[in-house]
Amino acid sequence: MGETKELKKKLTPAHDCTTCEATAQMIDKARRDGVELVFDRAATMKACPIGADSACCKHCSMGPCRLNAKDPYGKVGVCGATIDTIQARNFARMVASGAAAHTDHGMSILHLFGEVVKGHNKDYEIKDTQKLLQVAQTLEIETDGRAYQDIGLDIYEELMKTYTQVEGEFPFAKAVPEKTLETWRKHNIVPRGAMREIMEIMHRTHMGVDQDYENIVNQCSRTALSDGWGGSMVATEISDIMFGTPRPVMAEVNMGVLKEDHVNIIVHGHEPNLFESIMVSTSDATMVEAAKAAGAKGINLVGMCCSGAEMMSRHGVPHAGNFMSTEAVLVTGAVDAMAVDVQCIKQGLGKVADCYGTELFTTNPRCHIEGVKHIEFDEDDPMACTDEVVIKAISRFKNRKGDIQIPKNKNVGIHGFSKEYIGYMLGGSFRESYVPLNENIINGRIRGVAGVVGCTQPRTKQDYMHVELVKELIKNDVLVLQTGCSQIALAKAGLLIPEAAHLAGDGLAEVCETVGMPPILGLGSCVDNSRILTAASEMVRTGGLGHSIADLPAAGAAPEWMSEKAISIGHYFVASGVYTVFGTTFPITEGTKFHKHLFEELEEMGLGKWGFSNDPIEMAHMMIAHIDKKREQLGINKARERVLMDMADRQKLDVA
Ligand code: NFS
Ligand code: SF4
Repeated sequence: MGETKELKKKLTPAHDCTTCEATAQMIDKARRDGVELVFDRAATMKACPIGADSACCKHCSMGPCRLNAKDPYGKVGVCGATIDTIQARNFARMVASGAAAHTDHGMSILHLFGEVVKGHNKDYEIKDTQKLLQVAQTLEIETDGRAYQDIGLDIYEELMKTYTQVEGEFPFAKAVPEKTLETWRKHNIVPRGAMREIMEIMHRTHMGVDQDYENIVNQCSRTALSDGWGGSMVATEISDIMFGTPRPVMAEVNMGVLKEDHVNIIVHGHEPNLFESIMVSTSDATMVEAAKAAGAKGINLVGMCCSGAEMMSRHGVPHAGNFMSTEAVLVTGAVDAMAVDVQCIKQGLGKVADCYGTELFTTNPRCHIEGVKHIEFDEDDPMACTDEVVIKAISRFKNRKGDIQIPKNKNVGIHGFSKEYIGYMLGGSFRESYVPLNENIINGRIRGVAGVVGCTQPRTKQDYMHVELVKELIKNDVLVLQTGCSQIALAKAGLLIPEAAHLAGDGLAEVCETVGMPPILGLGSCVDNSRILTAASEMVRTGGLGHSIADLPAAGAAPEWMSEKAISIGHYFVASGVYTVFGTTFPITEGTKFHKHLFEELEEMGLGKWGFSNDPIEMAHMMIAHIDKKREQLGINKARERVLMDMADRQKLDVA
């Protein structure tokens, strides 16, 4: 009893945990039900301050060694490692782990594609032949007069080098703008193959190997690039070929998408193949009949996190919420089954699912959870797994116990933009062209472009920074591209609609109204951040905005990041030439040489640089100042002043 009181005292009020009304309601309900969620665990877990500053090392058993962030050069590790070495090594291992997650995912998708083009797997197919030809062209693979399957086979073999190649430049180096690639070559950071780069990081960060932070950061860049332009880009391009390149679709987001009178099934994770198959299972006539026989009106399939974002983009499948809501959604009692695959799957889900009787299943051999039932998903027999999940969900529906409380909140938005579609949308439906986008940037109606991406997490109020940051950016005429949990945050705030243009500055609003597009474009999952890279490359190639990605009036942000994947993404944006600002926390000791290197010197090398702020408005203005600096360097800042002058004049006339 005393303990409960103690716990209560420490708990953060639900509305301070999140700006998401549905999640707040479920936090309160969980507390009434005596169920602990991630928010409560965060409140009772004080973050280790030394770890938060990345001032500790446990790479060998002469340690663990703890340095003092207040006096970073006052002490070294037992082996003599300095604060800069220790931080750089810790950072490098985060990059390696994040890159490994994306590249392993990409490699599985590519493996599946290989089975399809070799004719071994008939459950999947080449759906988007145009994308197939496009990728072949980028890779300089002959397409004239050849069967799609043959072209596919060549693509498969070529792209496998993304992972396995040990010497030379990786395949998608061919997609990188010339000058950006030149900069990489100069610093010797063009990736060879992802496995090689990740292995080398693990080697170099072993005790007693690389002890020069600048040299370590170089390998971070090479590894992160093998994720962004490698593992992740392959995942996106091959998923598009097999499942279709997204086009804008309307989709509903937030817990209100659950239906009390339906069998509710949530898929949460990162791999599209599980989700694609469960879509087939849930629409199967016998399954629907079985659900009806159990007293349900039908089967309601819903996504969460990144594969959810991907399916929403491709098929308009409703989405129940982002990372901070995956436990909370179970508190509704309405989720009959949740199937997870890999990444961002909290172990805490197991307990919460138990409390509410949700059938929770792991499906991927890489991700089991102690005490949670595992039904392995086998690409050669995908329905075996997904049918079983649906059957288990139906029987749970039939035996539902306890009260069901579904928050009413849901918002409809437009999702499913892609690099290709942005071109069609602005360039006209027959010819993909980035000329109008570039022109509107040059004439100043659009001030610049920002990518706002990444996680949500309990050390900051869920969704708050994402929403405030993006609002401030569009208000200042910055077009925003989104992925992952950040996109879901804005969708829940109801801003992924063309009408959000009324929150945009006059210039951006004018472009949005002319084209009929929202000022915030959702591109899909975190792996789809590679779409931002290809869009940026297209902007460079189209002309008028400099010769490398570093020249573009663009910036990136992940204000509520938490995962090592986010660090890898952040660093591949930085290495690609983008100023990238993170919020909430950053694993670094300020005032060190390593800090200066990441936050200043990388830019002097012709790459991008890191930034940090905990205030979304300040973060927006750091990004805008950078965009303005780039406009100045491009000599297009004057055009913007003229546009704004015209607007003011016009408004004056309107008043008169
Ligand atoms: Ni990205 Fe997707 Fe979300 Fe963060 Fe996790 S779901 S891969 S890592 S939390 S955005
Ligand atoms: Fe300490 Fe050096 Fe061992 Fe790290 S590698 S734990 S700093 S002795």
